[in-house]
Amino acid sequence: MRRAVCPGSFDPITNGHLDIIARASRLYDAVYVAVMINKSKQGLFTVEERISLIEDVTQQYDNVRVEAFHGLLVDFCREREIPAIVKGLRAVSDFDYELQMAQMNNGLSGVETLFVPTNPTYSFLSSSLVKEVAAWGGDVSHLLPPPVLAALTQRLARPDR
Ligand code: COD
Repeated sequence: MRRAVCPGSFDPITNGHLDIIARASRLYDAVYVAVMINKSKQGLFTVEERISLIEDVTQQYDNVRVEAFHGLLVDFCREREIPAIVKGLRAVSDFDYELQMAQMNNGLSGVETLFVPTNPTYSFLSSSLVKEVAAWGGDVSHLLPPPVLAALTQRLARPDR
């Protein structure tokens, strides 16, 4: 069985992430979406909330499963016998750091990283920009799957956030 992982923070998942996951699901038999637990960085959504949103918006892909992870991505891959990491590349600015991570991960365990060019519609899109624009009342409805937009709108309306 050909397995791959799409790792990230997904705080929250955007149409850019979803496009990469959908394309990976057509190339591999099983795609793991790995949501990084970062204890030193408070997200807008908890890891459980992110997982629930990703499960919701990927339910049409039978071969996609969502899991949390902490520690090294190569350990996540080793434990599940995943030989490939699939990453989206938005721009040249992504490339330097992505190349470093790909080479480090390959050196650590032999796992390969495959880069998928972003859909040009989403080349400027990141979770942090979406949160910033939405927090100031900007329209991000074309950048997020509807359940994610609803969750973000609700979260930003909360006075204690
Ligand atoms: N279009 C296409 N792809 C996109 C878009 C977009 N608009 N936005 C994001 N993506 C893709 C990119 O491939 C990106 O890498 C991925 O989605 C995740 O994006 P984010 O922003 O949700 O997540 P990041 O960048 O914070 O995730 C970083 C990782 C969790 C992948 C990384 O830090 C990691 O592997 N950490 C684990 C610890 C580890 O192993 N460290 C050593 C690394 S060598």
